[in-house]
Amino acid sequence: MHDQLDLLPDPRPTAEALTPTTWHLHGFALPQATGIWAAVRAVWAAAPDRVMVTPGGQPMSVTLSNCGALGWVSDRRGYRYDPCDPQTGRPWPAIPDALLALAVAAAERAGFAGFAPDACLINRYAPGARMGAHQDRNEHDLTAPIVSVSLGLPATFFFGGLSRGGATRKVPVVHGDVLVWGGPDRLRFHGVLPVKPGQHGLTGDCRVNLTFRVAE
Ligand code: MD6
Ligand code: FE
Repeated sequence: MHDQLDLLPDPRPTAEALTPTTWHLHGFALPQATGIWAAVRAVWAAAPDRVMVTPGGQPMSVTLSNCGALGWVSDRRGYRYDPCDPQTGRPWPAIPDALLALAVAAAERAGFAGFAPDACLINRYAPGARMGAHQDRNEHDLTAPIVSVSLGLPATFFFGGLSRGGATRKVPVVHGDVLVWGGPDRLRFHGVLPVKPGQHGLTGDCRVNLTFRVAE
């Protein structure tokens, strides 16, 4: 019965090289999406999703949590990685196996074999939430890539150059997509445009992004 359908090519490329070291892996997380979502909710149960403030004192529009040996935190003192959740005083929960396996496999698909992330930031975007253009430069080892997993509502990710301003490349990301960037692209400016309102079957009225890094 399915023989005919199986012969139809998927109109989307599975792995799209935006540059030789920046990959858009379309739907890469889809086969594991249910387990990944369960893992995210387990992390939130141990380390609740919360608002953080920027060093300037403004509340961020995304809410966030972390898992892994190190968690990304922001407060009046700046951005940094911290082994403990400032809200509970306890270590962040470990990266669930399902999340770690996904990140390692995505990195390998993009040419970064042996990726061993120690930090996974979980950002939750309610409608209107955004991430301004920035570089990820709080990590010690800039040879490791960044792996970014999109769940739930669609969004537009943008990549700029190595200095602020200038042209950006907009990358529409949907549920299950994974972006991997590293090598000479590791310090590119990037961000996320405001998320539009909507409903998603798994996440409801939000986008959730998982960002895996080697922080230490
Ligand atoms: C995203 N987040 O949430 C992308 N980078 O889709 C980031 O690029 C990011 O949330 C550095 C620090 C915090 C972040
Ligand atoms: Fe970033």
